[in-house]
Amino acid sequence: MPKNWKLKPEVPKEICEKIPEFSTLAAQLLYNRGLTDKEQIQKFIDPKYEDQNDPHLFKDMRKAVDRIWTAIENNEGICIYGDYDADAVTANSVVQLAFLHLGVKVGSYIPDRFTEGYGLNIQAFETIRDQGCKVVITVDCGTNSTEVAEFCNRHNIDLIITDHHEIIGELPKAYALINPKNPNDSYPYHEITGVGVAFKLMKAVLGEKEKIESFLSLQNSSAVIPAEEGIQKGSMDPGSESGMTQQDKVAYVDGYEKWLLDLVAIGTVADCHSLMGENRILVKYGLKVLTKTKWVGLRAIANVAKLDFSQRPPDTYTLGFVIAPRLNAAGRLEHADQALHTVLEQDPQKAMELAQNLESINQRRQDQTLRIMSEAREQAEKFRDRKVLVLAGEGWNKGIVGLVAGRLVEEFHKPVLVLEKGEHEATGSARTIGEFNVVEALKHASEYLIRFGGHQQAAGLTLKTKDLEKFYEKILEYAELNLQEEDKVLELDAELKVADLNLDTLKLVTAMEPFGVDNVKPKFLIQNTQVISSKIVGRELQHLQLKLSVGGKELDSILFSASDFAKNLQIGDTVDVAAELLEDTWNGRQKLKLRIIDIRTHVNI
Ligand SMILES: [Mn+2]
Repeated sequence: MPKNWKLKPEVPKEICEKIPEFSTLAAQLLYNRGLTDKEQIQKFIDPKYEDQNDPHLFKDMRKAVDRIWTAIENNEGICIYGDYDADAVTANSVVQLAFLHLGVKVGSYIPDRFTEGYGLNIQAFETIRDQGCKVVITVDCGTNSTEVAEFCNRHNIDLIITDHHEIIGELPKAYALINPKNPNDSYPYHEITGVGVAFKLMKAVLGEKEKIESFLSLQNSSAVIPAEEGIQKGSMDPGSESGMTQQDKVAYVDGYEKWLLDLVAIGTVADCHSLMGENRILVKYGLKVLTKTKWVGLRAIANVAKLDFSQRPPDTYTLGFVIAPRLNAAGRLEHADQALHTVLEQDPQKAMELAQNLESINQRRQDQTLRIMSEAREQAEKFRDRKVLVLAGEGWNKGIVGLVAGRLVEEFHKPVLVLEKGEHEATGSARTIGEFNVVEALKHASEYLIRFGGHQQAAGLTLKTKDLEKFYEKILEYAELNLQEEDKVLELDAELKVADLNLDTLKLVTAMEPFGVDNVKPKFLIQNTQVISSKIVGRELQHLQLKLSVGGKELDSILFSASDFAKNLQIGDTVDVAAELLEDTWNGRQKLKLRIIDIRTHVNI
């Protein structure tokens, strides 16, 4: 389907005049990202670690930190309760590694996606209670678990919820609720993810210098760190044994929490939240930390995935499309504990074995995704003229339907819900486009829902299989009133003229990394270029290498998954291209290259 190309509105002259040190092109790119004054721009170009928000801006942070320290000092059982996706697994790792740094062993409980489902459940908490746990810290879940919060109150468990999901009904009566979406909270940044919130908590815990020093002196006087006292029995997961050895001496180390930033970056990018503001700081520094990660298991995952950070530093693509899928695969097909153990494993040999296991699970995940994709696409074709696609099939793994929904949104350019149709219940995921809020859509159809929850752009749901059709009608009813169908538009940041096609422009683009939600890699319009040569490449002859001439300047370019139109271009044809800038190194020399996103016969716009 041909896309509509649209240049973003031109940066106003007044803004350019306020920032004379930037070229008009730079001003345009910054303006496109909502950055118009010097201070904002400075923070964007050169984000400082110190510029992040104080964890204690969360209203319950003080209370949570004090309770955790009391638990540490009194050697009370602490359990981390987390969800099974990459955001939650990295959050769980962040919390455990921070405790490990203090020489404190904690338990972990991750529910099984297939038998327990998302979030907190009473049975799991019965187990946790029976293990003698006094403090439970949730990561990336718990916000809407009012019943479990009551259970904890009745059983003297102090529940510290760290989460970032929308609040659907009443607030849970938990010991502490640390969630930027809580309307009673004043934490200024709402886009922080599960791992980001968990990091904030542990940054605050590790920030208690006096506590750490007095704890340290006590430990030294007894010369033993009580690591063997943790929770080990029952179905609770005691964590990886070798992960709990005393690798780091208990000591107050200023800024130790920075070592956790690689995990924060992975979870943040995996959860597809904005990469502007505080998340930009976390991800930017996290990428730096990842190149020299302290975590043996994480390094093993990277090695097995054939990443070599000394050759090619990681970027957000590495996080979102290489590392996160491997962490997610375990929870999608088997149990997320496997991903958690791999990250926490400190023995290099064992870490490699665990990473290889994740790799093979991920391979199976890819095969299953392809199969479900083709079945779901077939169904989608039938509903093509509907505003929203609700697709359901038997044997569609509910760990994978979310991925499938995400890809079908791209293909069909409308909100998509994909569900596994069980005999009695159907469970699945919703993904949206633009401003259409799926949680609101689900609320509208909640009379048919057994459970649901999530964010504006992605949510999970369960309903009775027999209600599927009525549910679909209700969703369409909501979409009728709230979803404006737009043409598929390819938004371009700016037009590049021949004078802009140089390494300075590439440098300008690179300075805007890391790219992701709200800061996508700039796409440019280059008009009136001539095809000099054309070559079809790739195993399935799906890609195209084009040499183009722009005002007499020759440029190499690559177009992945080229259309027939592109493949049939002739030498001398005049075309317009929409492209990103790439760096090409040839014989040690840096060159500018284009990654073409779309190409068309030259037209005047
Ligand atoms: Mn999350």
